[in-house]
Amino acid sequence: RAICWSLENRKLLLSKNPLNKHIIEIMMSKQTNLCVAADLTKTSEIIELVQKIHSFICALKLHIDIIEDFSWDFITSLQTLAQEHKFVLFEDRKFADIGKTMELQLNKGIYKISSWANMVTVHSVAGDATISTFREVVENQNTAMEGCLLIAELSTEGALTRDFYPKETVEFAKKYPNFVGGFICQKRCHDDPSFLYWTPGVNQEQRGDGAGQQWRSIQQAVTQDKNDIIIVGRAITSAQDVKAEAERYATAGWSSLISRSD
Ligand code: 5BU
Repeated sequence: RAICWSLENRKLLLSKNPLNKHIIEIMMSKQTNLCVAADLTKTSEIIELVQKIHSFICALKLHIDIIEDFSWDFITSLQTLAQEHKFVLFEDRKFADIGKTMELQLNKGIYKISSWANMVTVHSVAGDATISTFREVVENQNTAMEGCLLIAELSTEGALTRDFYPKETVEFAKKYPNFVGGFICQKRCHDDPSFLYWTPGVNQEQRGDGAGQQWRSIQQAVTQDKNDIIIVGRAITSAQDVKAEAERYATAGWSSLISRSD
């Protein structure tokens, strides 16, 4: 039987996973599959960005360790905005160590990621035992964490996430369907509609940044490569009119998603 990949059809399946339940509700009510990568280094810049783009995003992706004036007031402001305007807080930490170290990196240090991030990225390179430790930590503690994405494939030129790598990553995810919401990938890496497929490397104008990043159009990312959620950074954050550009990406992303034939 052919799988129908429309969000409407996947809603029940996706809702079995707490993170995906949250995301799909936001996506459908706001009609957006845009996640903005807020790679800015000042808290005020991030807050200003969010004030402009909140209506157009389902997730705000952060690299908390690039911020120069981190504070807990900043986190509180983000949480208030996320609550009010309905988007999830996504820390792209790319955990990739032994389980115990990942646990410390998740809960401790300056940023105490698990106390505010709804989702994080995890590399599959260290094996699935580390993912299971991670899941136990999250399930047994009172955190903001709803789940994680496994990195099946990177967007960069020459990335080693090829050959068996995406496939094996999918195998890990299948073992923890309540915890793993989906994947970061370039092309949809699995045929299971109960996962969400998130893709960075999207830019309507440029094809690369001269530092290894590879960009392609929304059309390519969603229609051809069959991803669900587009992750867009500089194409939006460096635009003259950030709000208009966020709206343009959200509109194009959503129309590509809902008009996809499978
Ligand atoms: P850009 O400005 O649209 O290139 O930003 C892309 C963001 O996505 C940036 O925060 C990266 O760290 C992130 N990213 C990526 O570009 N490629 C990957 O494979 C992964 C994350 Br995983």
